[in-house]
Amino acid sequence: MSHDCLFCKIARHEIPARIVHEDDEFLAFHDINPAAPVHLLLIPKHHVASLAKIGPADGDWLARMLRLAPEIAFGNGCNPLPAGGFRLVANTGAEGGQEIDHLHFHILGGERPWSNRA
Ligand code: DGP
Repeated sequence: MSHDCLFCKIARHEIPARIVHEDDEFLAFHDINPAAPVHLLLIPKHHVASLAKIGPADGDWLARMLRLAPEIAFGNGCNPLPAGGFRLVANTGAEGGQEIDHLHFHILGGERPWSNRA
């Protein structure tokens, strides 16, 4: 864990968040500035700066994180398929629009129209 990282602090419950899922490895909570009717952030509890820092040893937990995304999306307001669905976004690096340097998946959904910003 990184002591100065905002999402590490949320993972340690040092900063409040509207948490919708927590287990030993992952945390999901509402984005503070939602860009869609459902806008959640899914993070690993351990500090990883971004997708660009993922290596060969990270495949198993990353696969678990990906598999968790639809469970969290459909369990927290995203409408069911086929009419519903969700977007999964991982901004990576400054030009990728990443502001918080702790890997996170934006989970965006809900009834359209809503912006593609995330
Ligand atoms: P990104 O630009 O991909 O790094 O997205 C970071 C997101 O984190 C952005 O949509 C706003 C959200 N965010 C920033 N600070 C906080 C916070 O303190 N709490 C919560 N819940 N979300 C935050």
